[in-house]
Amino acid sequence: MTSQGVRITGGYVPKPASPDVAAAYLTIANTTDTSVRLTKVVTSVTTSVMAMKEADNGSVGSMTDLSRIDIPAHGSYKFVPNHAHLMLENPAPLTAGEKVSMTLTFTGVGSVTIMLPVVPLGQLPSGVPSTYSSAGTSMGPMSGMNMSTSG
Ligand SMILES: [Cu+2]
Repeated sequence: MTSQGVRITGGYVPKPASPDVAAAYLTIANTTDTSVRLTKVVTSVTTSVMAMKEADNGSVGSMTDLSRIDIPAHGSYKFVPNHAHLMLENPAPLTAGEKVSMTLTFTGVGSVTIMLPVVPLGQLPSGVPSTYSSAGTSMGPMSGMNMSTSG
């Protein structure tokens, strides 16, 4: 694997307990020699997406808006529980088993479109996580499906 760019793995959306808000989790790895910044997130289920930092103790009251997400060269940024999430406000109804499309745009490396499975609350996605790359390669069971790149 010699591709350069960003690689997104482990994405999923827990089926929300409340219809007002959902969270998306995923990990962004930067395989390039320069830092990249996440500048835009667009999804099919809502027009309002925010990056939120979570308190280490999981307290929902301590979420903080993130104005920018920088992924260091050869580093990663993890939207994982008790760390951070992408908040989807007033999403379209989400059913466990369906997939949510999301396009993330980064400085320098363009956009990556990913498909996030909706999983029952309190569960983790089963099977091998899908990998999506801005360099146009993918690995895992979703290879060749639901993936597009631009930039
Ligand atoms: Cu939030």
